[in-house]
Amino acid sequence: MALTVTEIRGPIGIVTLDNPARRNALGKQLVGEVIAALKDFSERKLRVAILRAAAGSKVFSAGHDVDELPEGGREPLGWDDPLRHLIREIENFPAPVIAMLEGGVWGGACETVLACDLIVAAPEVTFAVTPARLGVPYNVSGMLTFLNATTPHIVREMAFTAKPMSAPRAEHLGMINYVIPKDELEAFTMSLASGIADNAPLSIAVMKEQLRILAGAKPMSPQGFERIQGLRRVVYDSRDYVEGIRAFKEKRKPVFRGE
Ligand code: LCV
Repeated sequence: MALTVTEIRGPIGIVTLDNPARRNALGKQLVGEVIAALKDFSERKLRVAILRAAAGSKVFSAGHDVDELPEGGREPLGWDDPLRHLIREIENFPAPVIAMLEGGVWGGACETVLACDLIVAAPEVTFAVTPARLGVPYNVSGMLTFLNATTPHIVREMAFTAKPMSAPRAEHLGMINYVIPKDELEAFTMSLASGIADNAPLSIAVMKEQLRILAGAKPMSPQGFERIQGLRRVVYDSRDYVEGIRAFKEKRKPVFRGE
């Protein structure tokens, strides 16, 4: 059974996350369908892609599918993780990707949305960066996505508190482009997309790629990278990591002991 719905309206492709039973968790199948849709849009040379959840969704996406995370002793967010593939596909898609949001945006879905080129959200939308809730050591390129979307203090606040941030505050901070009433959201987003689609696609594609390369051009020494990977291993080898995942699955509050 498909977990997404794909639609093409002229030069605009729309992918709708539609797995409400698991709150659109970013599991291998759902991510695979989104990636396949983006590849199809690229082959058709569509000029804008819109990523959304089904109308009226209370949750845009609950983030990484926790049941697909390793239960310790292994890199949880490695290069080949579906979430990492999704982020790269959005960043490499040769046209703007607009996130049109209703409902809560959690964990890896936050990064997915922030990797999009423009973000339009209903006022009720919230954004929660959740690694600290689960005991997960988020990965380097993921943290860079957050750092490119806002200031270090705001990234620290979201990462350390794991508390949802409202869409109006996110807009005030410049993290998202627009907050639009839910009943006007689709029309507004389609109008925004149509305006972009009327502009020169080659110029837009090269500016998007320039911005991607410049955003990733952060110096990090091999020693610095190795130190981070060593620190992350300590976390995903920890008892806290196992406790975080187990507590989620057992639907109880985790008890983290710092070991
Ligand atoms: C699998 C789920 C999920 C889910 N995976 O509905 O950023 S990191 O590092 O943390 C990264 C590793 C990451 O993204 O991890 C995931 C972070 N996400 C979260 O912490 C959000 C977890 N979900 C929730 O807090 C709630 O589900 C929300 C608030 C999103 C929705 O609450 P609601 O009461 O509407 P339920 O919690 O009852 O969830 C409905 C079903 O979806 C499953 C959940 O286990 C439940 O399944 P069952 O019906 O089988 O019990 N589900 C929800 N989120 N991330 N499965």
